[in-house]
Amino acid sequence: MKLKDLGYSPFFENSRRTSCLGGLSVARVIAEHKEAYRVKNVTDEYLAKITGKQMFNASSREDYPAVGDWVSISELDPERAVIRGVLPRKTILKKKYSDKNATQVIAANIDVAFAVESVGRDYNLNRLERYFAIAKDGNIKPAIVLNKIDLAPQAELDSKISQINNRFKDIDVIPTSTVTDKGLDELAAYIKKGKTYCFLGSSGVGKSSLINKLLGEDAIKTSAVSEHTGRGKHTTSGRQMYFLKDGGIVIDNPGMREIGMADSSAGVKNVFDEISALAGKCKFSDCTHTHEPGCVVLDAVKHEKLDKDKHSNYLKLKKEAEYYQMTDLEKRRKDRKFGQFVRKLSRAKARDFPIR
Ligand SMILES: Nc1nc2c(ncn2[C@@H]2O[C@H](COP(=O)(O)OP(=O)(O)O)[C@@H](O)[C@H]2O)c(=O)[nH]1
Ligand SMILES: [Mg+2]
Ligand SMILES: [Zn+2]
Repeated sequence: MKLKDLGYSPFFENSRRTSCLGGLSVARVIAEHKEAYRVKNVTDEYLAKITGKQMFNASSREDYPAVGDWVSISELDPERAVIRGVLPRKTILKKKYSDKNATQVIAANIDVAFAVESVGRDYNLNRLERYFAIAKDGNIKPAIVLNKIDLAPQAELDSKISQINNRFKDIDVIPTSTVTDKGLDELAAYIKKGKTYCFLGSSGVGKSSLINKLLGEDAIKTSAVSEHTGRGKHTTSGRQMYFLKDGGIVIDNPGMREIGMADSSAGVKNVFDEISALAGKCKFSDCTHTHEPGCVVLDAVKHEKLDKDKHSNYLKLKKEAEYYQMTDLEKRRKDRKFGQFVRKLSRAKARDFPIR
């Protein structure tokens, strides 16, 4: 194995040579844990931490290493290393919660972002669009993996693919099934040696299953989709990079529920066009559709003209979106308020039920 096989290129070598960290060796971040990283070079793998100075100098989350980053390291012992610096990124995949300053780096130095959707109830063109926006923002080429094609009749599948092709003209679509193995050869052929691919998509669409298939072994735990919600339970615990036999590099992403849904209230609105159309006719213009008199949305639910689950899902997502659009200060305030409330409650309990 060579550094090239880990995705290293002249772009990074130039930065390494010209940076003040030129004397150190480089490694790639292949996994992110709570307070440490797993990094890999040609011969070794280390558990690595950043220095206190780096933490102090970081002005935002973006300054911290992310999976896919190339970092300069010094070895502490055969198992552990210290990250001295992050080499400039070629591309960056990040999740923006709103126009406020909260962003989260999903992965760095990605060549292609696979937006994975499953044919079935999870399928959603607006969400795909949001994944593409994220990819485009980071200078990354997007592609679509349409998974679980075993669940749809051919006619339905054809119409979905033509829908996608109509709306997203220049984006490749790879239909797959990890049950019948259809399309897996095409997916494997799409993945090139030494290039890095990030799998994005709601939990339950089959990202981990696809990567297991590409690896040819069940390296990642997958989860049964809950019968009740039609969504996968969260099983993958961290973001992680895997190396395929043919030389491709892939990154699995756990818990991607928020990515498309909570990033803007406009997005939530798009997903629920039906509710938005009704909402305009509510008595109060700032109606929250939860309890107000003259609420047309509640009325539609009551008369079974609007699906009850859709309504509660809408409320949940709206709340989520509002939370992400709060500034960090507002969030802290809200969390503190909640803490005060809990403490007050436990004091009241102690008073009402004194322990003798
Ligand atoms: N029918 C069908 N089920 C699949 C397919 N791929 C994955 N699944 C199932 O979908 C569920 C979620 O898969 P998983 O890989 O954990 O999804 P992830 O959350 O995106 O990583 C599991 O029960 C898988 O067995 C597929 O192509 N067809
Ligand atoms: Mg998974
Ligand atoms: Zn209303």
